[in-house]
Amino acid sequence: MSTLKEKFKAKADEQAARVRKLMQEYGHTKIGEITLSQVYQGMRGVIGLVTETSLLDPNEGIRFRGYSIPQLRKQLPKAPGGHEPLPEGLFYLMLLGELPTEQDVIDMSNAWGRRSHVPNHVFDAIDALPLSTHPMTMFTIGIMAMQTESRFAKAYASGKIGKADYWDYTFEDAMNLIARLPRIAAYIYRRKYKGGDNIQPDHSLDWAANFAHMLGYDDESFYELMRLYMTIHADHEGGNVSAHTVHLVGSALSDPYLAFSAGMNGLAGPLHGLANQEVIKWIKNMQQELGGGLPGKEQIAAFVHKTLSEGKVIPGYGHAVLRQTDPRFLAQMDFAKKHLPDDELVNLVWRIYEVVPPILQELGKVKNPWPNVDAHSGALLEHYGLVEYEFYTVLFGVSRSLGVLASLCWDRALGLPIERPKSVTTEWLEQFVKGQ
Ligand code: CMX
Repeated sequence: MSTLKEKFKAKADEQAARVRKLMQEYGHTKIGEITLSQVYQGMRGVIGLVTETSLLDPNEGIRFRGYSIPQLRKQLPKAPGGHEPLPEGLFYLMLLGELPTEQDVIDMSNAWGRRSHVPNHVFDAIDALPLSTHPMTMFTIGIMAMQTESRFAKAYASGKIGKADYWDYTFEDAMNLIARLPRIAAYIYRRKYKGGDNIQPDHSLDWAANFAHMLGYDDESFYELMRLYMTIHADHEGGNVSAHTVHLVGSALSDPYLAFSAGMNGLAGPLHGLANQEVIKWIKNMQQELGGGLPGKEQIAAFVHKTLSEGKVIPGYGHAVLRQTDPRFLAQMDFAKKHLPDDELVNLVWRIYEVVPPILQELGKVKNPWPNVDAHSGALLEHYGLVEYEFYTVLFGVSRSLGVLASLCWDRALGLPIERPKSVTTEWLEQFVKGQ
């Protein structure tokens, strides 16, 4: 029976041949056009990347290797007695392009358990930071401190490897990083919020449940939430800030620790992953201003208008690609209906969902008035007592490692080159349009 790495290599060789054929036969075929506005407006809609792990449809939402979130919730292997997919299975799917068996998922859990040792100097680096440091800063510093362990960097520095070997060391680093991130994230949480009272890992648990355990939440339904959370936040095709950054930095052959840490700095921005903390902050402000509890729709609408009039965005709403309610929002709503239908904060999130879209639509400029993944996640975490919202983006980051590191393995296996798009000046564009 072949190992995961051997299976990946076989798939990668097949895919590389497919890409070579495509390039040879259709390398000059035009697949799009670019307007001047797109150049100024964040390259929206410009196809410029290949990401094999997932594809985002504006109306249907994300599909991982062709499978939608509802399909994955049904078809991926579950923990014994559980109902939510195990993220180990999603990683297997994104890496190999095929659904795993129960045994494949158990093997992945065990492999990550064996690889999960974090050297002490990583904790020392985090300990050197003041407690007031944002958890995302602690997280990226922890990852950077762990770069000493990069097999890719060591092998490259030795001068003994060539381009055909890069995928192998990238694969090793990706597996080790994924295995170790929950330990680093939990350490940050316990240090910042629980007086440094750390909880040792329990490798009899799956990856997400063990993470929940190390955070200090040993409740079967919280384990289920973590399995779902880690699955739905894992990937959102390649153009979003975190995924694109990992790909870009990795394209310079910066090792997976450097590339992933760079991506996490992008995830830490309020228009991207930090939106999950911003949503809860905004809802708490609303509750405080409106006297607590579950405000009525008119009160919510007035608060939304006030936020907009202050020149701010409504966090958790809108998307650069999606044009419908995010299926990741709906998956969380479904989880909440099953596990915590009467939770007040969750009910407030649902009421906000009824109020915000028509208001954003009325503005006339917002392309997507519907909620994204971040609109719901905080309320679920709060329910279980994980109330320290500055930590929420770290959870997103641990999950995001699955998609972006599977993709990085593919980047090196396909031998993708350094990324270097062309930029121009406004003067260049003025001259260009004059010549039209
Ligand atoms: N509230 C208020 N205004 C919004 C808005 C929102 N939620 N979403 C978009 N707009 C505004 C934009 O700020 C922009 O205004 P200006 O023209 O005055 O600058 C206009 O509508 C057009 O923007 P767009 O094309 O609809 O959206 P973009 O592709 O530029 O940006 C996003 C997408 C997500 C950054 C934006 O919708 C936003 O800021 N949302 C709130 C933050 C958020 O929830 N981010 C998380 C996204 C998911 C993730 O990555 O985790």
